[in-house]
Amino acid sequence: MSSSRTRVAVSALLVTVIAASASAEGQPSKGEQTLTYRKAIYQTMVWNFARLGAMAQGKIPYEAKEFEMRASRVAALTPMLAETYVPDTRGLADSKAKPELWSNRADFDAKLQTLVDNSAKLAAVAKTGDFEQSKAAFFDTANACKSCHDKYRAD
Ligand code: ASC
Repeated sequence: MSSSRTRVAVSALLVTVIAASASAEGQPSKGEQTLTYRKAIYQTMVWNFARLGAMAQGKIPYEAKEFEMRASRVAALTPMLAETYVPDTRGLADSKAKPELWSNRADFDAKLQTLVDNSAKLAAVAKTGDFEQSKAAFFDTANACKSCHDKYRAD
């Protein structure tokens, strides 16, 4: 082997070793980083959605301004989810996404779009301060969550 070919081979080996040690040291892969981001979005949605649910169910008093603020947060977050459902997140140990999500992609995307649409409507209705309409729009949004969880989320 010529010395320049040896150098190329050694360089290639080093790249492999460095990449392997990075992953052995627990550097998250691109997919893992994306999953962490996805979960952060859901966590932020749930934090706000829980207060909306408590108001919609009469567990805490309805406060129109708070309802509007939290509904608009949820509506801002739902369109961010689509970007996180990329193939390198498929099959990750920390993911609750069922394999069916990836094989029924069009149906999953349609369900996600329903969530985006229903949460946009929730935010719009919340601005009117009408409790009955806000409540109905909340349950439409919660049903969009549920219809996707029933089919595509494990547990
Ligand atoms: C919530 C929440 C969900 C949905 C779902 C609706 O408050 O955290 O995931 O509503 O339970 O059925």
